[in-house]
Amino acid sequence: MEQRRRLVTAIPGPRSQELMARKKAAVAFGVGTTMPVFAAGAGGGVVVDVDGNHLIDLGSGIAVTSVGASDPRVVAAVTEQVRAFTHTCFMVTPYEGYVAVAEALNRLTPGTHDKRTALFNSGAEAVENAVKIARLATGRPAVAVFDHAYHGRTNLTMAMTAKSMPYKHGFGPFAPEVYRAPLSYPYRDGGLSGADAAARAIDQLDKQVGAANLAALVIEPIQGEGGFITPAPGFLAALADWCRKHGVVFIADEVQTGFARTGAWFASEHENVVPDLIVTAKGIAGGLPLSAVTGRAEIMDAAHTGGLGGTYGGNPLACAAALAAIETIEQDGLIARAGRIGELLTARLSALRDGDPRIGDIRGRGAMIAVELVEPDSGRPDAALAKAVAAAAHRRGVIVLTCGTYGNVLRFLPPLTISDDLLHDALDVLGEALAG
Ligand code: PLZ
Repeated sequence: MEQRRRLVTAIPGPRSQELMARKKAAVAFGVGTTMPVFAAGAGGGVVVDVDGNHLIDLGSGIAVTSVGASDPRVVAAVTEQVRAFTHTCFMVTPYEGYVAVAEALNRLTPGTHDKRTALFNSGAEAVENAVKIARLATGRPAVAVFDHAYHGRTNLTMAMTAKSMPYKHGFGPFAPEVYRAPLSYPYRDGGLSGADAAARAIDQLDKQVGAANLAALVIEPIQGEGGFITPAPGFLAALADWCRKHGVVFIADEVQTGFARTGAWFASEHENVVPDLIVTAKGIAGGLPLSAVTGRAEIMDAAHTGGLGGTYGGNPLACAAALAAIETIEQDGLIARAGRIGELLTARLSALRDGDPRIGDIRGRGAMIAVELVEPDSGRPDAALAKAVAAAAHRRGVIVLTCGTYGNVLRFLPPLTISDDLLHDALDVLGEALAG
């Protein structure tokens, strides 16, 4: 696949427009799309649409295709597995791939303690299971989450997610016993230190919930949908300490930050935090649906036999893909590559910020970087600008996503297989889009 941006029609082209009309007639209105084009192929750092346009991919299908969307090792492993068998159900007739993925996760996740893993299909399903396990292990009901959090769209995870529109609006009532605490948000909390921000959150949880009632505290080490908010140093560690002291299960939701994305296998490592349970999905399996809960054996094994599972959890094709994706990340040095992508993006975005006060903040780690766009005088979030810049980039053939509670954040999540040339071209386009 040619690794360059090349537009042969307007965006969207005629074939995409035709498919969009069919989508409108056949697919539920609630299922939206970022881009107005339909994909025909993808790999490296590009997505090719049905009209033959080559677009630069700065989204990885929302942080999924870290090894690219057609990595040859993933394709070969899945092809071999699909020929052998597609499914038996691990709960009926188990197979080695599931066990091998569990072993790999137990090895790769932070901490040298004895661990166990259970596999599921989606990030939300894994978050739900982490909470189930923590409740059973502690015998406590309450769950602490944070401002701006995103944990999914199922009923429990909607309750855990902060933002109403579009994720929760009208879909309640929501699950009880979910309590929200203030986050560390260095750009908007007056530079509160990590320790002070943690003390503020802990004080609120102590007073309003009580540590003795808390089964778990669930946190994204860097928030994804919430705006790539990166807490001040020490925030996560102080929360983890407090959890340990009070028997609260510390759960890191690394669905978006995991699997090499931030320049480490897991973002918790940057803060020297060892979660009790870690939730993974997205980048785990090169694009196939797979998620996991990994953690301390004594917590994970609290659930009775038959208490955890699901028809498709740890599907053989997804497990084969995960093993190949992990091998690819290790063989191709993609963790280091994520770090270099972060340096390139940060340098280019910093250059754009000089002389453009609308770029209020640049943040994130590795190949998970964002800019927060603001009204220069007031510092108020400028969602209209983010929307306009993203739309202009889309028209010029760059797939870029927005995020943030206020919708004013542009986020960059390229595949780790993208070339420097493509990144520079995309940043040129972004600069033009901002200027226009
Ligand atoms: N936890 C931290 O980022 C998924 C959602 C996109 P699922 N983020 C992308 C959308 O609009 O639905 C996510 C996440 C974190 C959990 C999830 C949920 O993962 O695989 O989408 O269920």
